[in-house]
Amino acid sequence: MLTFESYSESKVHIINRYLDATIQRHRSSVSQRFSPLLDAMEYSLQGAGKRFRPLVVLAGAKYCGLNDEKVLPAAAAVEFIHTYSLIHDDLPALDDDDERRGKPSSHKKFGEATAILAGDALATEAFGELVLLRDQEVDPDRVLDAIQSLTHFAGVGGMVGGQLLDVTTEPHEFSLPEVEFIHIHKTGALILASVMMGARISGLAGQREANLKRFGEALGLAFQISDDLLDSDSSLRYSRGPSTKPKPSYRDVMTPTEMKSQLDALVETAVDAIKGEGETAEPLVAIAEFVRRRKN
Ligand code: GRG
Repeated sequence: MLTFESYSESKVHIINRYLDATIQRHRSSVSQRFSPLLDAMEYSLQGAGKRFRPLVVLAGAKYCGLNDEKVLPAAAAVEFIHTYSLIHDDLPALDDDDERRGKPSSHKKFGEATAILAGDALATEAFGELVLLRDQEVDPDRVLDAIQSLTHFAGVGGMVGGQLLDVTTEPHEFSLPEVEFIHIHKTGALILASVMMGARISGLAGQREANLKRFGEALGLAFQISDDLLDSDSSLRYSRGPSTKPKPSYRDVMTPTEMKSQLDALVETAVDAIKGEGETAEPLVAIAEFVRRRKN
């Protein structure tokens, strides 16, 4: 049976090679004076990340009948957005974290100004990556659909909006619906965007698209619950940022046992949505099962 680990082993080098080539492409197309910015972008991209979201893009693309090469720009785009969100999340104004992906966070290594700008550049260039889908002979209307989708899920009504609520919601407002709403947007939205990239690029519609969306919604929320479960050994997670407020977490509204059964239920929902598809859905199923049991 396919596992996330074996899927990742067979695909992650393709993603890493593409990401490296993307940075090199930028290096050769802009003035060398911008190298410090590209160094900071490359540094954060190259940490020990799992490449979960780009792998989800490839898996979702397979479900839609697309090969890896066709969707690599979209895989890079979501990793760019994810990496910028981590750089900005670590800043003193937000979580004030000194480490990320096993090494000093961007602002510790390069200073705050360069870290902010490296995040800004990754966020901006993500959309330039999606435009490159044209070179993979993707219909321009489908390229626009992909751009619109990533804008929606990463922007005001998605990840950034969710992050705002994550930092501004007061502890007395933490309730199950509130925590769920924040997590669906802060973390779930970009994972849903990754699942749906292949659908936007291929023009998938109808019941199969609805099933894929149901998978993506459940996977996105499951990922954040598994993240909160991984945190559950530590006491309340406080932001180190200026507000030093406890961060909204499932741990505020559920016991670890309840969180585990909620995680199981979401993984079941995700798998049930697509399992009738057989072989084309295998990588997506493996990814969902990884989220159920992940330790990193
Ligand atoms: C700053 C606009 C802005 C958004 C930040 C998601 C997020 C929004 C911040 C990260 C905070 C955090 C740790 C959330 C928990 C879920 C999450 C995104 C975990 C990290 O993702 P992984 O496990 O990380 O995929 P790697 O390093 O493997 O890529």
